[in-house]
Amino acid sequence: MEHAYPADELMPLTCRGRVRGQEPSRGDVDDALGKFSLTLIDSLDTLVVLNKTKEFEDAVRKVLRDVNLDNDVVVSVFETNIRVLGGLLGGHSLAIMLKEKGEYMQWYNDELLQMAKQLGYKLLPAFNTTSGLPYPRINLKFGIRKPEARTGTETDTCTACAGTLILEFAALSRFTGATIFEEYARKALDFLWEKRQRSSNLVGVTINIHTGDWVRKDSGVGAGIDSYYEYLLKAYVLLGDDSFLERFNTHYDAIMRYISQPPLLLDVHIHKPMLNARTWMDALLAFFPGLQVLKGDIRPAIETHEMLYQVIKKHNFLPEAFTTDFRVHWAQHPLRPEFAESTYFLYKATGDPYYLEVGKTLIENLNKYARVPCGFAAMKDVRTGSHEDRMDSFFLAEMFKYLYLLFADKEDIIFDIEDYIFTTEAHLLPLWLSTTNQRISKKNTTSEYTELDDSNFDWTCPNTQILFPNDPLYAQSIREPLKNVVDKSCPRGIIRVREESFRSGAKPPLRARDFMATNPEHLEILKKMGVSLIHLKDGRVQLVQHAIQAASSIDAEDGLRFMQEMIELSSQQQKEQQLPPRAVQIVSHPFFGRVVLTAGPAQFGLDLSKHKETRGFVASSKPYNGCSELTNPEAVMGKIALIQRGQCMFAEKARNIQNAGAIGGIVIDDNEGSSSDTAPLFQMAGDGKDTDDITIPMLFLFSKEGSIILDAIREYEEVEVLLSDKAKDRDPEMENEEQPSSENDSQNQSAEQIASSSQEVDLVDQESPEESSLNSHPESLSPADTDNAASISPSEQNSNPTENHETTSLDGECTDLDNQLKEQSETEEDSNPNVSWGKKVQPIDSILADWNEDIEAFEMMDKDEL
Ligand code: DMJ
Repeated sequence: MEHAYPADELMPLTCRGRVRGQEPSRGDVDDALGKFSLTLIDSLDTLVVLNKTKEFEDAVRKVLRDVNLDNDVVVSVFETNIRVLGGLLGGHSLAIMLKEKGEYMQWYNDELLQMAKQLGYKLLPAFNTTSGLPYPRINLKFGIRKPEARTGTETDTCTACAGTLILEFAALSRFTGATIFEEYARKALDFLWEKRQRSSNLVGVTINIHTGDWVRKDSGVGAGIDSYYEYLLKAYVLLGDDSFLERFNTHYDAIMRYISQPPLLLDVHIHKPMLNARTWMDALLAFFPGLQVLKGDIRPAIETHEMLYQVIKKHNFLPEAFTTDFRVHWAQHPLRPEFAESTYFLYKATGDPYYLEVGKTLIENLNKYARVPCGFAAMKDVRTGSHEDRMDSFFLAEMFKYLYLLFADKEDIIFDIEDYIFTTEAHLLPLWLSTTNQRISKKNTTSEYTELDDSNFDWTCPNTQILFPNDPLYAQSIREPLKNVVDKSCPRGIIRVREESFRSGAKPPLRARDFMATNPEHLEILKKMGVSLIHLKDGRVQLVQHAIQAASSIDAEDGLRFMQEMIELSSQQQKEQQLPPRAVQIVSHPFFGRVVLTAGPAQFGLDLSKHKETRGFVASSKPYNGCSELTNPEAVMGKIALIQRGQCMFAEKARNIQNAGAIGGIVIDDNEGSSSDTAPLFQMAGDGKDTDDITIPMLFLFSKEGSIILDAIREYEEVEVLLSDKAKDRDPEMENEEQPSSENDSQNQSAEQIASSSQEVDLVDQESPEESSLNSHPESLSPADTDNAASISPSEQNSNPTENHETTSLDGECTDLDNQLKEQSETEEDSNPNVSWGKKVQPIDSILADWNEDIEAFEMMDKDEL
């Protein structure tokens, strides 16, 4: 309130408010900011939980007096719903509770509810699609259609974005009697349910809002999907509608079957759910143990939570993403509350004081590493402890609330929290809404529901009295086998197990390390082995094996060995060649070092970690792709040349700009919309030849970051940047150049606007298919890329979640784990002498799904290439 109000968010390093349009754009993250005092609205019910009733009363008055919901600004429908609509409804829920008590809020006359309704109507135009799935963004003033709206052209949205509305919209309908909101949210959920992948019962991460086609077919419980599942279960709790529970149970069964690999939760493909789609997990999935508590499935909740806690103990915070062997994958941490949320629910379910210790650690780490004079600052990199000038509104809405509740006794809270349900943003909605204004016609989905025959549901509807009768040691007994899972972790040994599973020691006719994508003989061998080569539109090359397409069963087995060698080679090279992210910092007026863009390193040229940074003005090269001698050497001489990705090898571009006298180069991705927020770090590989002749530094920017520089040139012409291994604090030189109005800022710490960085290395420079070779870029192949993995992944060898858990319940000894897995694999083979070939026969629906996917992929490629 002191430094930022009425801005949407606090910038805790520079002690001022973040006002959209006045700060350099951070991309999608800024879509939460609607110039509607976001943090204040998001914090309303936190104040009541913390027993700050007087402050709540003042805050409500401020919201009513100051907040305008009619701004000409494009906001995220999802974020506005969960944070602003949810915040207003949570505030209203507690305002009427207080009013009824007779002391505070006596003047209150549903004003927050009226604002909520106004906002609800503003969001409704987003649902004007044939599917009923909402557009991802809307202009608060102009809606979707009007020319001034500057939105409405999007085709895709995330599943969570379309499936996380029902609690707020139904509450709004039931509070006001206006049924339209609940109807729209139900329609979107009905559509998603219809579109679930029917054989796996999973949903993808993004969906086309017009056609209903899955755009991203990977599926997990974290980013992009998380709160869709949460809202199905909670909609059942709040609205008492069985169809939501049935849907949730169907999905939950699929999640436990395919995604849950205790203690891990790993993304899979919806059509091929036995195939992992990633080798890393994101921080958002940390909410899932909390949801499992609500569902009553405590054991896996304890296991996953324990694993996450150990990752936190290692890095002080949960990195945005981390690998299956618990290395940092994206180092950022924006003070997300999901782990605190799960800790709270696990404590409620088990009463185990261990979870209080966990909460204490969280608080200590926040105070030690994130607390700054004006607030709490997000971690830019959990490894270095560097900060971002950012404090998202969910920090007060959720983190404070859950941590307070974890330690609060019943009498510390002035109302009974059990009478409310938490939305995904931890806003409180009263359960009595379930019996109010129930006028919505419910779709009868029961006929579609197949009774699930499994034990996941034995404990549905948790009841602490029944689940843990006088047994405080229950949770401990589940945690015990996992106590060293992170510290003594090692790669999961899958590859070795797979190799062992062949036991013959035979080598494939073509070794992975010898493979050249340009060698026709090699391509012929690949074909025989049922391996096809796909050039992805982002420049990577993917190898896929369909055992069934191999010339014979022996060729198919050779293909499997080849794929496994390639996987191993790839992961080895990734580890060996992994370089940390670099930074491109704009230092000229009016940025003065505040804009720092996460850049990918190059495996050639000047190593910025060993040399002083390179500083210079930027100039675009001609030709822009830098693939031939530059026609504008005078323009790039002594400058940092901008070049577009594509058409030739990175090293060739570097040589051409170096010859023209450039002192450095920035390659900008030609894949429109790519961003370091969403893509793993990209590392530029050499050309397989000696690159010692390249002496200038080269960095890579995704298109979003690249366009920040290009926009700056358009606006200011002279743009000076610093290429370095990490962002430099704004130095005296920059400060001297600063405008008088910003003088105060220069006293403060740096205000870097770093996009999220990632540790995953994408070595691929498959710029020209003719020059590409998987030998030098094998990282494009991951277990997820191999169809054959489906037939041999541990999860399929053992698809029963419980047994799978037994196999992977790590006791900290890598060798033990490997042996366990190996033994299991051998046992299974021994029991069936024909299993090697027989196991690879795919069921017909999975073959059809494969075909459809491949056809879609090729159709997509044709379109893109044309
Ligand atoms: C919150 O805004 C909500 O919890 C949302 O569902 C996803 N996560 C963020 C905080 O991490």
